[in-house]
Amino acid sequence: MTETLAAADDFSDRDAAARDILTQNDRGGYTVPTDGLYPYQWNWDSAFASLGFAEFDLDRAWQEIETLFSGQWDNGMVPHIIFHKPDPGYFPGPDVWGCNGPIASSGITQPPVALSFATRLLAADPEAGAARFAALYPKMRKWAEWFLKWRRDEKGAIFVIHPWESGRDNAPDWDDAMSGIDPQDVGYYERRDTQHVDASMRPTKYDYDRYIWLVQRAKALDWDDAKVAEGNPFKVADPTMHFILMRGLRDLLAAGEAQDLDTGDMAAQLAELEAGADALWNPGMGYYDSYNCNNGIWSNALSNASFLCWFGGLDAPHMEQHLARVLDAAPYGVPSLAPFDPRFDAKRYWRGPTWGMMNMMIGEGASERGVALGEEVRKRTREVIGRYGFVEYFDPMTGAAAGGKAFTWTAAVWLAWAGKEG
Ligand code: 9WN
Repeated sequence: MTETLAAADDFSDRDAAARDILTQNDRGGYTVPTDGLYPYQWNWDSAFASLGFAEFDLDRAWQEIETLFSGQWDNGMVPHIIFHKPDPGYFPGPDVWGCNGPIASSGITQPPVALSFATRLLAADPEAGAARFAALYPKMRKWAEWFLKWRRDEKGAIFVIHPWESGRDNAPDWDDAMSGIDPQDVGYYERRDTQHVDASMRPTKYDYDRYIWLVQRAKALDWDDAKVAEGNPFKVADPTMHFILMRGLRDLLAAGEAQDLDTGDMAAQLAELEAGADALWNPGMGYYDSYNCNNGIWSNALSNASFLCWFGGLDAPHMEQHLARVLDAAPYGVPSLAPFDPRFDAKRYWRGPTWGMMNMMIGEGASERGVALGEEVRKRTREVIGRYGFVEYFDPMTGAAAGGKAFTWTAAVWLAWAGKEG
């Protein structure tokens, strides 16, 4: 194990800067991930934003999650993007998705970290939060039930039907399923992301053609859950979704019991998910991994999602040595892919860079389960954000800033976790 980075600098001005970013990215009831590149409300970004706001404005923190749930569909799904106001700066916008939720939105979801974080807002001030939590509770349960009904394979693992659903857009986890898509009828479209950020840090055209093709396919099926799942060439069991949903159900169950709310079948659902986690264990590689549900092929990818097992509530002793290996190889936090994997690309998004919010879930989860390296992950995250700024993600080998600037979740992670010493 390499030692932690050189003695910490004085980062005492960072808290105020982080609060400013949240305030500047506030669009009135919801927060954009960053100005320009992502001009709408994103699902799991908002969950992190709420934790950041909770450090200085708990009312605004609740509002973030309430606004997110205002976009919930009748079937329980909470979309990954909510298009509150049209903005030509992002592609694909509402017309491409063609969805009919209560507010214009995308038709896929994202990891349900909001379930857990709502319980933290409650814990921050139970008296002030009880009524708001109770109002959200049936909606949160309904979202969890939607996952179990429409995103669970026969082995009990939670899968995604689009790379954007996992939130780890171009991770190697999707390569096998993506190679089975022939997007030649996708038609002309114009990307906007590469007008904001250098193309070398973004997914390729190969990826984008398939992202859009998958959206077009589901739109043609009118976003009907059963039809979209049937025969879908993209169905990949995903540790991100599985472990975050597990955590969400556990937190919701505990808070619901404490608040005397109707917890329904949640205890049984949680037990099923715990059992289903075994399906994500890649016995050949000896770590948690994703697999293509259509052919059973493992990704053989030791990713940052592999280390969400602790956040999910598992004791996973074998994962500790893997974490030590990747921290040894990469000094600036947990990389999105192990640097010794030949597919590793230090700058390209989810194929190498380190992400503050993933580090937070990994570090916190590990510390909760008594894994000493959890604190090391926090220190390194503090160091990289403190030195290189509140950017979208970082090169895990050099710490260099990458992606969008003035990023909401990086600021929130600083306030709620990384920047807290002691
Ligand atoms: C597509 C907003 C989102 C994050 C995702 C991240 C990226 C979008 C994009 O940005 O995805 O959803 O256009 O690249 O991969 O995790 O929620 O920050």
